[in-house]
Amino acid sequence: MAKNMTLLWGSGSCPCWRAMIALEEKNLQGYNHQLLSFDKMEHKSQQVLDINPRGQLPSFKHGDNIVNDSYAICFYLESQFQDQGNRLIPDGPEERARMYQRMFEGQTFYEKLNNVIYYDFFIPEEERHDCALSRNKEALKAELSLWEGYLQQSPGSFLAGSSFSLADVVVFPTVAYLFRFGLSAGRYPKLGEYYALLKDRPSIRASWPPHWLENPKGHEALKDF
Ligand SMILES: N[C@@H](CCC(=O)N[C@@H](CS)C(=O)NCC(=O)O)C(=O)O
Repeated sequence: MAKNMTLLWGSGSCPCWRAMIALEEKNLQGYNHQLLSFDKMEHKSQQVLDINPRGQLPSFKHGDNIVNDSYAICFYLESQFQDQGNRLIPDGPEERARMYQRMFEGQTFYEKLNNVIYYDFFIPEEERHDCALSRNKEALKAELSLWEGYLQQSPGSFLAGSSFSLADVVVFPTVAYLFRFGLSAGRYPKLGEYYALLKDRPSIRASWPPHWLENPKGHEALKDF
């Protein structure tokens, strides 16, 4: 039981989901957690700012150690609890290299997805242009082809190879968003296979965004991709 850990999180946030998957994988269930509402601006509350001056979620504390960035949380948990739960950094240098590479490329993937599905949310109305959104869509399509290719070339079913690793912890939430927003598994079969394989993994099921469970029907923004 991880009673000396606290996670402040928001439903549907990919960075929060990464931290929660890592906590599950390391068998750290039982940590203190509080679900905060972005709509109510609770991520800017004093409770969050006391831990995280950026006022962002996830915000995470283990004893007196504060680690707020989702990637940092994943690395921290893996190094502090190396022999607990599943090992998330492969031993072999080849798989390890691929893991690091895919993890950090995953940030570009996440950004390109957000530039399409949250275009209206991020860009003020007077600054929106159809041609900018089209460009963002083309950039996301190119990114999708890259990841489809990575999975095709992977020597195993996971992003780094034959074992589930930190690369999957940080990238899976982005892939789940793609399908939540209507991506066609017919057009991206490797991504579809990857999503189907991982969505029922216990750590992922246990941390599935609660508002997705309440409202399983997603959106259609990526239907024609
Ligand atoms: N690099 C951070 C980013 C965290 C982040 O952007 N969180 C978003 C929710 S997905 C947030 O709190 N946004 C509110 C804000 O930036 O004011 C991480 O990976 O943990």
